[in-house]
Amino acid sequence: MAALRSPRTLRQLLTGVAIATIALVLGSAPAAPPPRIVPSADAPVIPGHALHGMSDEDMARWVRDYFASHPMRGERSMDVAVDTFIANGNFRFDLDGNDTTAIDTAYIEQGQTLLFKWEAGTHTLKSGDGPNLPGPDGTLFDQPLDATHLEFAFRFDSVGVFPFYCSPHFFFGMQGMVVVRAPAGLRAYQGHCPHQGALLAEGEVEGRALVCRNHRWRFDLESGRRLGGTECLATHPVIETDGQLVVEVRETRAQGAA
Ligand code: FES
Ligand SMILES: [Cu+2]
Repeated sequence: MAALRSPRTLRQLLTGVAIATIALVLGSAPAAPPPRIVPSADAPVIPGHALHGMSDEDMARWVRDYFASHPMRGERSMDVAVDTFIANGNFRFDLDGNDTTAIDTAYIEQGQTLLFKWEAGTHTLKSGDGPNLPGPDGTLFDQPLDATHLEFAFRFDSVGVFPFYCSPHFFFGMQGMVVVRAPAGLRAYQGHCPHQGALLAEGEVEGRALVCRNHRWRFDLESGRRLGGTECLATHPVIETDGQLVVEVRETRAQGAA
């Protein structure tokens, strides 16, 4: 049994056993280098930015300049949000009302909307693992979150684990995480396709099916059974207790492996 505390560890482990509902980890395209923040020499330094010597004005200018050369990404959802992350003055995307939580995590169902709300400071909201980490950053959304961009709502239509962060404050740990489950709940399946062993974690979730990327075998998300075939994926029990996911990884054999 493996008890998982950090979402990042969780993702690594779950990817290892190819979780159907968490199989779609964000690719492996190289991340952009961290944004370079250059403080202006005469700017008054406010305590909140003491670590990188930027004033609020500098920060606002940095974000304006950034979005002048990068498109804002992400379609705004009009649905009612099921939960709200607050971008606050302590460099947190806060969900639980406690700034000491390192990375707040929202657990939602596929198709649900989350609200990201500005409270203080000048921030951005960018999907991805963060500068210098694997993952195609900004593909889902990349938006300003500041005194003139007060909120952004996004609907998560894909199942998976979606980290996000504030570009200028990533190095202060301003990050968050969204775990999107299929309505069927969490499932952990064997990592390799019973056909020719492709990594199922690199497959796609289409509707109620996990689809292998190689020859498009389709497996029912709920049962692991191959649609239109007799094969069935080996499952690993997943239990959720106190906000932790526990996956029991056993030696298992796929049924009907070719
Ligand atoms: S390896 Fe998965 S369908 Fe062929
Ligand atoms: Cu920020």
